[in-house]
This record gives sequence, structure tokens and C-alpha cells, in this order.
Amino acid sequence: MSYLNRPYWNRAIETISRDELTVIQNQRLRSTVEKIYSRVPYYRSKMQEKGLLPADIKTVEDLKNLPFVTKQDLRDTYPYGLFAEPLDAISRIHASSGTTGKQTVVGYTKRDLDLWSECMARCLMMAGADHTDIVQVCYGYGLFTGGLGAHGGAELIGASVIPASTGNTRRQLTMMKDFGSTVLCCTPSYALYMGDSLKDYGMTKKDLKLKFGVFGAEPWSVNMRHEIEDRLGLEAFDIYGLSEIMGPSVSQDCPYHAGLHVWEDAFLPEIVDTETFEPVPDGVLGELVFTTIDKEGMPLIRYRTRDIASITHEKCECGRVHARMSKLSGRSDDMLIIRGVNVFPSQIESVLLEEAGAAPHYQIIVDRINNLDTMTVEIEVSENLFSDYVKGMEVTENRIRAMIESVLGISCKVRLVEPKSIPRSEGKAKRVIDKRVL
Ligand code: DLL
Repeated sequence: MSYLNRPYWNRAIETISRDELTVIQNQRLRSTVEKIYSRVPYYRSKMQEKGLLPADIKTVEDLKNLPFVTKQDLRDTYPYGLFAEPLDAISRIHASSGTTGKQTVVGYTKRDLDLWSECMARCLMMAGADHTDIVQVCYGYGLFTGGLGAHGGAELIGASVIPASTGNTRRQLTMMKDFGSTVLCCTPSYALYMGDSLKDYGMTKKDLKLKFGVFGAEPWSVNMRHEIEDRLGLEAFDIYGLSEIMGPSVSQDCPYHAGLHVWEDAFLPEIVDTETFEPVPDGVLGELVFTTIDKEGMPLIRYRTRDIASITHEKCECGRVHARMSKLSGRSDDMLIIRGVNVFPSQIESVLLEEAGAAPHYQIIVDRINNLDTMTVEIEVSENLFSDYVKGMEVTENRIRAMIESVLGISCKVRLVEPKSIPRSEGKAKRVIDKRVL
């Protein structure tokens, strides 16, 4: 499809001039800072520690003076401490995994949900979808933001939405064929898996009517994009987001596939050096930091995402002014994304501590088999586990597996291994072996 035939969801804001956009950003940043200062005691004291008053923040140039917010801050204020609206104004609550047992909780007002759908609608139309499309959403519905986030935007553009959620690949493919789905929203690894599974159910891509795929929630490469496009016969787009900031639709690539446009009227992106935390120039890799400037329920200032990317403010050939971030090139912490689910090794470690009495030597092995992520936790049999071990290895393995699965919400394998069989390292223990090739 020629790009010119693809409509914008919101032409005025998507193609606004940089100068006009800056005026909007400055005004929205000022009111967000004022609101947070007056309503969120935790953030107010952070500003006070730096000797800052809301009046000191006049333009986006002043952003760099504001203190950062991290996942730890969300944990310290769990569950509602960073909300800037009373609970009766909060229409929905989502949550995602935190670095320990505690979830990261986010709240949206009715207006926030509308803004979310607006950003998602821009993404879907940027990919080429419109009211004539049938959008099959196979992101998880629930506390995860993927399902409901994609759903809201697809409804807003007037498409027919199939809230398929995750799992049951045969049923997903049958629906895709019988219902004539034209747009697919899911994780890239699941898209590839579905592409591969077609033949198992006697189908080929010719049985499908898919045109576009809006894939995200986990890292994937350009090569993987081409593979998915080939197997499912569609054009694939990379959608990025995180629950703390909104959910899917913080950014997405356009048909030029030259970076992901961040909706800068709502989210101010910065890239900072991973050691000095000073802002770096366009094109230089660093940690992505976002400030929400149009959110009510839980606005966040300078949220450190731990995602590594670079950014460019050059205008794109598609006509959009909004800055583009590169595909993510990693994370600055140890978070793993397994089948779209965020997993911190520390979560597994706390289960082992509980179940095995003391922290045993363990290793997490992540692989991708038939395009599906697998996770195996190998645990050395220690004294604490030994009595269990003699009772029967399988019983112990199953007990630990069930615990890990209930904490993480994804399936895994647990294998007890001989003492001293996991390699020791002299420095930091190498807890994770990620064999996936994206
Ligand atoms: O994954 C939101 C989302 C849902 C995005 C559906 C796209 C599609 P969280 O569970 O909070 O939210 O996880 C956020 O996932 O910080 C990144 O590390 C990673 N991530 C999200 N999108 C991408 C992407 C959702 N396109 C974390 N490429 C983020 C690489 C991604 N990593």
C-alpha cells in the first residue's frame, strides 16, 4: 500500500510543527509539575530536596533539573502513593511485575483511558488500519496492559475487535481464518509461533486475510520482523510501551520503519547516560526516560525505564514531527521478558529462598524452542533440599515449579541438579543464561 493512502488518526497533532508542539509541551509540563507538587507528597519532598519549586520549571529545557522516578519509588509508595487523583476519580487499575514480590500499580482516570485509546488509535492507523478492519487482539487481557490497551484503540477507530486474549493457538488460527481477521495484535514471538503452527492445523497464510500486525511488549529484531511478515503474509509494526507510563502506544514505527514515533504531546522522551544520568545528544544510546504531560491519575516525571535506546528529532518522511526512538537495544537491569511477561531473577530467588530454606545455587536458562520462549530453573541440591531429594526428586521439582509459576504467571521447568554442577563465577554469579537468538 502506498503510504499516501494511509490516513492519520489525528492529522493536526501528528503533523503539528515542532514550534507549536513545543508550546503545548511547555504548558503541559508546567501544569503536570504543579499538580504533582501539590498532590503527591512523595514527589514534593523529592523536589524540595533539590530546592525546586514548580515555578522553576518553565520549559522542557528545565526538565533535566527535576528528580528521577524509578521502579523503587513505585515500590516505596505501593500501592497508591504516586496517584495524583483520589481513588474515586480512578476508573481502572493495572499492574505489572516489580523487582520483588510487589507489583507496580498504575491508575487511570476516565480521561486517561481516553488518551490511551487516542494514542493507540494513532498507532493502529499509522500501521494502515481503519474502521473496515477486523482486529484480533491476542495480548493478554487483565492486569497486563496489552489486551485492554490495544482493544481501546481498535474500538476507537471503529474497527471490529476480537478480544481473543492469549493461548489456544488452534482456536486463535481458526478464528483468524473464519472471522477474516485483517489486523493482528500480539507479542512478536507469539506471531512467529502462530505462523509456524499454521501447517499443523492444515492452513497456509493464503487462508488468512491478515494485512498488518502490531507487535510489541518484548524485544525483537528486524530479521524477526521479516520472518513474521513472510510467515503470516502481513506488514509488521513495532509497538512500544510500559504500564508505568501508559501501556502499549507510547510509541510505534510508521510505514517507513525508521524508528518508533513517541507521541510527544503526551510523553516527553529523554535519553540519559547510564552512569552519569546526564542527558545525551540525539543518536547516542542511553537509558530512556519518560515524563507524562497529559495524564491525570498517575502522572510520572522523569521515569527511568531501564530500556536502552537512542532518539532522533529529525522529521520523518511520513510527515510526523514526533521524535523517533530506536528499537530497544537492551535493558540496564536484569529484567527478562519471557513470552511477553516481565520476569526479574530476584522474584525466582525469593521463591527459592522460601522453598529451599536458604538461597541455593541456581541458574535460569531461557531458550526459544519452536518460536516459544522456555524457562528452566536449575537448582543445586543443598542440605536443605536433601531430605526432599530423597523423598523423590519429582515431587520437589513440581512443588517449586508450582510456586514459581504462581508468582510469575508463566509456566517453567524446574530441574534439581547435583551439588557443585552449576559453574561458579568469581565475580557476580551468572544467574541467567539466555540462549534466545532474536
Ligand atoms: O509490555 C506494554 C505493552 C503491551 C507494549 C503490548 C507493547 C505491546 P510492561 O508489562 O509494563 O508493559 O512492560 C514494559 O516491556 O519497559 C520494555 O522493556 C518491554 N517492551 C515493551 N514494548 C517493547 C518493544 C508492556 N516494542 C517493558 N520492544 C518495557 C522491546 C518492549 N521491548
